[in-house]
Amino acid sequence: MKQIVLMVSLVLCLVLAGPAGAEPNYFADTDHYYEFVWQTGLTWSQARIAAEARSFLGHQGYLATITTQTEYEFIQTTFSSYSFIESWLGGWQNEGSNPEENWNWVTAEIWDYTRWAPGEPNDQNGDQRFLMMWGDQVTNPDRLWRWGDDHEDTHPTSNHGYFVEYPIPEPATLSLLLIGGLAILRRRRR
Ligand SMILES: [Ca+2]
Ligand SMILES: [Ca+2]
Repeated sequence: MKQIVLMVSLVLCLVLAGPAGAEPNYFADTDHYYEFVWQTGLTWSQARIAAEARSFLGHQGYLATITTQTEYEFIQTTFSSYSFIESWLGGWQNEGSNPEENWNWVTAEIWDYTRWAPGEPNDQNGDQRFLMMWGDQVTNPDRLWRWGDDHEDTHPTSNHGYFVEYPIPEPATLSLLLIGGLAILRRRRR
């Protein structure tokens, strides 16, 4: 009997632990989870689709949106050991706009926080309208963990990827859904 209990406990531990280092990271301020996905050769649009095809705890992901200083600091601290060159983020700009104008988040959150590198955004060699962040493999220290506007199709070389954010419903929203569900059940019983 003891052996069976031990076996069951071991299997449970392995299932609950999951693959090492594969879990997205939780940030209490936003109640969201974040992960970095290594994938070279993706355009921004391909990364956007890839992020939206991922899910965690039953919630669909999206290309991460960094909308506050605390969210920025969380991502920088949490992923500081990920030695990448550039990563895609969930920001894009309307075609033909001035470099600083008409930026959007994929989530339609308000665009009022930025971490541009010095000299960015700059529409270098044409209309650059997709948001990327440089990582610690960048050679210019001014760009470390800062943003740039980029062309859709860059990132062909190694050590690139994209950040995914997974929203978890607020407890308040969950309570409202629960109350609504109970009210419907009561009405049906009458
Ligand atoms: Ca966000
Ligand atoms: Ca640029």
